[in-house]
Amino acid sequence: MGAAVRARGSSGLVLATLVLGCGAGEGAVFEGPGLTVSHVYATPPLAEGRPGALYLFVTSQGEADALVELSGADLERGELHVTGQADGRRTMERVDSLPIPAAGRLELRPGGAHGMLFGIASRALEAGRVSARLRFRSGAVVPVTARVVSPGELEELLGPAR
Ligand SMILES: [Cu+2]
Repeated sequence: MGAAVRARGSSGLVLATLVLGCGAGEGAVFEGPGLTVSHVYATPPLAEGRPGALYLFVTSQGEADALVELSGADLERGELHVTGQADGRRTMERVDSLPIPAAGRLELRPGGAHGMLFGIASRALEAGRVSARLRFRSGAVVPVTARVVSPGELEELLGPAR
């Protein structure tokens, strides 16, 4: 089962293939030019007015690239974050880009790099799916749909936080 979606590349419109399994989440693979995005999950805000988080894997089949922007119709705004340590406490820092090595993989996972989802639309949370848009340094734009999961479920899906 597959459906075609359009992704805008630096050289104009390119066609990306969106392959959906039985639902958004573990079965979903989103492809842009030279890139494959998989394992797309979101965790809901812990309290009202707080951000949720986005986790996913991006694999480059070719050249090095970088994830430079996170946005989406279901969001007020998205940010790219890395996790660090300061005085024995876990801290988060906003970054402009997250590098993807050539023929390698960027993993957004608990305890590491992640997306922050500010102002998630309540209808998206209720539906259990958050639509977002990833923009890469190469110019590729890949729309994704994250399945909303609990932190415990996320750990089962992606492995424990590092
Ligand atoms: Cu964060």
